[in-house]
Amino acid sequence: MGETMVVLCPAPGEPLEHAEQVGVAVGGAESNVAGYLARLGHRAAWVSRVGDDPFGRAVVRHVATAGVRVDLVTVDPAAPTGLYVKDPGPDATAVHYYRAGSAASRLEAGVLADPRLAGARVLHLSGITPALSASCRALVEHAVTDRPLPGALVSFDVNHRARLWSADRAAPVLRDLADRSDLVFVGQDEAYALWGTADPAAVRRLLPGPQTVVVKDGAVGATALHRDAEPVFVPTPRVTVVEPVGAGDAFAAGYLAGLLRDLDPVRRLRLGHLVAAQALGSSGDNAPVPPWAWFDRLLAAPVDAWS
Ligand code: KDG
Repeated sequence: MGETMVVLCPAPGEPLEHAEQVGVAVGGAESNVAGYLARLGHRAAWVSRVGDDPFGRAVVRHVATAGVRVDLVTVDPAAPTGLYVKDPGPDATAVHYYRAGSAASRLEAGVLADPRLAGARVLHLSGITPALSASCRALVEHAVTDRPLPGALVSFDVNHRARLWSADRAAPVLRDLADRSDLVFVGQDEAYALWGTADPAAVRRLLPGPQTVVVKDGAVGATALHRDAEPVFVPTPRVTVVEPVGAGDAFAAGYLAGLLRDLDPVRRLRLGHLVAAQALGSSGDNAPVPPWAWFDRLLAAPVDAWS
């Protein structure tokens, strides 16, 4: 559940200020996760809200193309679909949001009462949603506290977006939401910016509530810290990076696919890395993924064989 927007992007390396043409794409952290899960063979539905406008229709069509159910997406006649614009710079790409007052920012807790969600095994949320509006924050609080989907594991990707709210404002809110979730994904750099520590064991002490906290350290590796089992670390395989956007979502989807397939903790992390590698090797938010047999073969190989 979360907001997905249309993305406008000038050609690589071309500053927005001088761009005469932009490409149109679609991006949203949670629908990226749903898209990768669907491509990996799982049933996934995206819960959201879009405007009654061409961008809203483009977003819904794009998410549906990945095989994700979109019948839980409502159309808001009174608010536009959110938009973000990339501004490629010499070192990094800046992002400009045009999403205040968007249709998705008007999501409310009632969306999770839909009977079509009964039987869901995982509810995936991110720390982007509570930054969008008071009703979105109430919705995420409701999801982690009241557990409106009985039996569903609540997965929370911290996803701090500094352009939406400062680390000072976000830190206590995201810590509280993460701590009330079952499974948490957080980047080491993100944990440092928010909570002043990058040490996975210290992050775990800050978040004693979840069954599992996965701390990701980019090109180095990821550590899963469990409540009832020893921590495990799996190094990141070497890949050529085309664009990093969406890699965190792909990692979360791979990990969740491993959990849904009942893989052991090491293979869950490996699958996270392998799906993230697909995203890193392609531009845009949502990369195609190889057939399951390819993942199966690599999951059986020793970690050294990846490099
Ligand atoms: O994870 C990729 C997302 O950051 C991107 O698609 C945009 O969802 C987005 C956001 O709100 O920043």
